[in-house]
Amino acid sequence: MELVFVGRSNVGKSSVIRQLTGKRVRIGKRPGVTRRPYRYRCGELDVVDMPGFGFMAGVSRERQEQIKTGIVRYLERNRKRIIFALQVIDVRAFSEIVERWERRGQVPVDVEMFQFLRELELRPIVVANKIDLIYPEERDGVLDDVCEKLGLSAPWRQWLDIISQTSAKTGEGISKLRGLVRQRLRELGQERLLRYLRR
Ligand SMILES: Nc1nc2c(ncn2[C@@H]2O[C@H](COP(=O)(O)OP(=O)(O)OP(=O)(O)O)[C@@H](O)[C@H]2O)c(=O)[nH]1
Ligand SMILES: [Mg+2]
Repeated sequence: MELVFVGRSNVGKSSVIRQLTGKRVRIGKRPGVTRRPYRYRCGELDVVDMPGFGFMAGVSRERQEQIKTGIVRYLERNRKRIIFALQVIDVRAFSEIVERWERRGQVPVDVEMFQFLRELELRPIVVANKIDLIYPEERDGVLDDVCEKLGLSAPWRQWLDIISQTSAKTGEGISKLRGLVRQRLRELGQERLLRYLRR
């Protein structure tokens, strides 16, 4: 059984996995570091780090599409093994990117991915990462905005079982996220896997 991490490139997927599992995960300064699904074995639980989707400097549009298709295929093919998904976003960049797409009349990739995960009943947890880059007094507003863009109504605090703010850099929010992951595993009848996660 596995947990799958998806998200735009460079949002901190690998960093969050490193925080949660304590595994030596490859992290990079440049986007596009994770090129294929990486599987980290934690006993009977696998944590899968997917390549980042969306725009990346120096990566062709064609290749970007291939990456996205690859992720969608992976999720469909492995649906039965996947307990649930975690979609990581960069809270600081998220709203601006989504608005840019909406202005062009297109569905933003993040929103599309979130809907797709829900359709597959992968019950995605949104990991609002890089929260350290937002002033504390602005965080509620930013998270309300994230929720609305994802089609969840504000205030964001009514979705504490779906969205979690983290900083993989400072470690802030990581233990809350871990609590959420554990709770979700319990709800889905996977409590035997709890012992493979770091406390
Ligand atoms: N300020 C800040 N930087 C972070 C945080 N999390 C990750 N980073 C930085 O963001 C960059 C990308 O992190 P990765 O974990 O490699 O991101 P990724 O989503 O796995 O990227 P790809 O594999 O390219 O899709 C690195 O420079 C990290 O150090 C965070 O919470 N706050
Ligand atoms: Mg990565």
